[in-house]
Amino acid sequence: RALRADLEEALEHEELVLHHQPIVDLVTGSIVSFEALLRWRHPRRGLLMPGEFVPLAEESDLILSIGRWALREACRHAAAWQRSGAHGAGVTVSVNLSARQFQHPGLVGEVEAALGAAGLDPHHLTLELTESLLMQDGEVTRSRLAALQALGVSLALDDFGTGYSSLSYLRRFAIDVLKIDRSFLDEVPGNPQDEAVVRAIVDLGSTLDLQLVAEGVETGEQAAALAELGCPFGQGYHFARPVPVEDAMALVALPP
Ligand code: G
Ligand code: G
Ligand code: MN
Ligand code: NA
Repeated sequence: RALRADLEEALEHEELVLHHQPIVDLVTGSIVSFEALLRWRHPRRGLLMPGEFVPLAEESDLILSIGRWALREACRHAAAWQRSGAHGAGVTVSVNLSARQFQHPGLVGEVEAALGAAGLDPHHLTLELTESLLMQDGEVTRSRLAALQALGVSLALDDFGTGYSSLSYLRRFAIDVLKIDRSFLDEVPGNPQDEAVVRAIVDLGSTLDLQLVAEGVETGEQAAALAELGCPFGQGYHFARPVPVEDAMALVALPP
């Protein structure tokens, strides 16, 4: 049986779940956000990662229904964190958007509906976009980004530095957060050139008043070096792997 046929039924069979990976303050170590990452509990193949099924979903409108579900689920989770106590209040959720979702004219209304259904303050939701997504039609892109920001949600540029003409996008579009791609951290600390590149991205971010998140932080040495280079936030296996929502809830219930 083809994976695509299974995927068409995955939502109604409640086989999709969101795992959450913490984004932490590199100075205090406290959790400021979680990135929601899709997982598919396939009845025969076991737990599948997004790389194994998101591209398939993106070939058709399936990504629209899956994306809509993920958005509503993530907002529900974030609303529960807000209610969980002193530390959970303020912890935001970041949701990845595919190009097809972003181009879908219903997106802004669906984001608003997901926030409303969950009772989530829009300031607690960040949408992660990629550079390739921003390469589409300029005017449509610009007005959709503006409409999302008018709702009060934040916009993050994912995998920053791996696409091209990154800088022109930053100038043209109102982005709130840069997520520095993990490929820049491979030799940080240790390689002066790589350190200089990270420092340049940090300076650019500060100049443009953007928040910065370093992705793929795998060691304590990397976390310390990033803090030293002025990067305020990090995400990666050094802090935690993506975990089920119950575990995320337990993390925010801990004292900071
Ligand atoms: O967890 P993992 O590293 O395998 O995730 C890889 C990629 O899968 C993410 O960078 C993201 O692009 C995509 N992805 C994960 N969750 C979602 C989701 O909820 N919606 C969309 N559209 N893409 C997702
Ligand atoms: O949205 P994006 O493609 O950036 O998703 C982040 C992906 O990176 C997730 O699939 C997550 O599982 C993966 N990831 C998160 N932390 C680390 C890390 O420390 N090292 C590596 N190699 N991958 C990570
Ligand atoms: Mn992401
Ligand atoms: Na990324």
